[in-house]
Amino acid sequence: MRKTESNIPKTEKAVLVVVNEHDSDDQMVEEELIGLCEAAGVEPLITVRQRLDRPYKGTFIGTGKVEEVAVVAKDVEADFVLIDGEVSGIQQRNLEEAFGKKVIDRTQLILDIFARRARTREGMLQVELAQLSYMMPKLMSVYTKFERQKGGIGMRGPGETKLESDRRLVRDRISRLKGEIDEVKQIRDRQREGRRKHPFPFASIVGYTSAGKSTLMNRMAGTDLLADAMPFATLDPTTRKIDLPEGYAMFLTDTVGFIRNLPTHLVAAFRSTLEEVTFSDFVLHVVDVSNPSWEVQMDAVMDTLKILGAEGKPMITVFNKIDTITDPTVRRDLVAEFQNSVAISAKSGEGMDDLLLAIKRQVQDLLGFVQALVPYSESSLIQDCYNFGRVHKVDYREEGIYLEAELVSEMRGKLRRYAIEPASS
Ligand SMILES: Nc1nc2c(ncn2[C@@H]2O[C@H](COP(=O)(O)OP(=O)(O)OP(=O)(O)O)[C@@H](O)[C@H]2O)c(=O)[nH]1
Ligand SMILES: [Mg+2]
Repeated sequence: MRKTESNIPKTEKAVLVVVNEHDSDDQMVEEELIGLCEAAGVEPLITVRQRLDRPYKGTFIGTGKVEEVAVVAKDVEADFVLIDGEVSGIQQRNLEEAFGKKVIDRTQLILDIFARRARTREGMLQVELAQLSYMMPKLMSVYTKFERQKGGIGMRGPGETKLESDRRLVRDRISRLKGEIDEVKQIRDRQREGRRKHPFPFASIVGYTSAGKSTLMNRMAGTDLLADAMPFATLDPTTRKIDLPEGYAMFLTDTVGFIRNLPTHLVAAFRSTLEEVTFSDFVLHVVDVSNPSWEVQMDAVMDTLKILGAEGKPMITVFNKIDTITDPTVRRDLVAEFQNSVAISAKSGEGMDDLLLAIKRQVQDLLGFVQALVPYSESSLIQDCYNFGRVHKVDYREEGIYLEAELVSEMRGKLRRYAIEPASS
């Protein structure tokens, strides 16, 4: 198996450059970046801030700041400069020239953590795809500039040839990776289809990284997944059947966490992993209330769900780590303010009964009894019913296919126009 490489050598020291719009975000932004550094094995030396609502075109940060960072980086003997944003190829080159040091951006840092964490073949393939698709436009932008300088046809210098071949190599590798990911994805699709044969809804645990998703999964499913304070401890999804009160059950998936400004390349490359969320019937949104910025984190999760096309899913908001909140009114207010929410401690188990009850209600709500007469021209719907619920009866009648089934709501919606009253059967 090919091992994904980490681009940042161990124990490199960095100057952090934090660029954000509001000073109220400073602490959160900096703490988060330091957490990411730790996870990537980077030692943060000093932080330089710039208040910006939009990065500068050529150098990302202002000219004065470039000079300041160059001096600081030299003074503290940093190995590289870490920019908390997504830096273009040209910006990176300009900054590296100005600093005389390597420049790494937030996206690269996150990709690096993912590379370190990847354990399964699918994870490794997806990380490599994310890294290469991140690199590609950088190769392109340098190439374009070079090409413009050179002008017309028949001017193929050695440098240009190198760039061209690099680009082709990257392209070839990207398409090969996509092919391999597709193969792994088919296995996952088959597993999912297999589970769909059961009349149990699917739920995914989503949330900001380190919110306590895996701790909750371990508590609910008896798994022994890695739960760690470092960001992105989980990369690969795990699915288990969970028994609920009164004989109900569901499939529950723990998956990769989200973060503010999750790199788009990562989201695209991790499509197949993240599909577990898009195929869910509902989501448990775990929110870490011990983090002072939990509201910002919540918004970031909602934004990511939107990107995935999963924003409309039924959601139970799970306020986690309430063992860190001693004031009972704060706890009560949280649950009162947010619809369909519970407060728990995944660590101590407090509030789990409330959560199980909320989940049971959700599952009951999802499985509804349907009687329908489906025209033969729509017979593929019957197959879908097997995949999305429990089929009790199918009868091929002259006037159409008679069906009795317990189905998740999405499927009930599709059958609504063919639904019939019990009396007419
Ligand atoms: N105090 C407290 N800590 C918790 C609770 N639940 C989880 N934690 C801690 O929070 C940290 C992160 O927990 P994880 O379960 O790994 O979080 P995650 O959401 O799976 O994180 P990633 O997979 O990295 O995105 C760990 O150090 C847990 O021990 C809780 O209810 N209370
Ligand atoms: Mg986890």
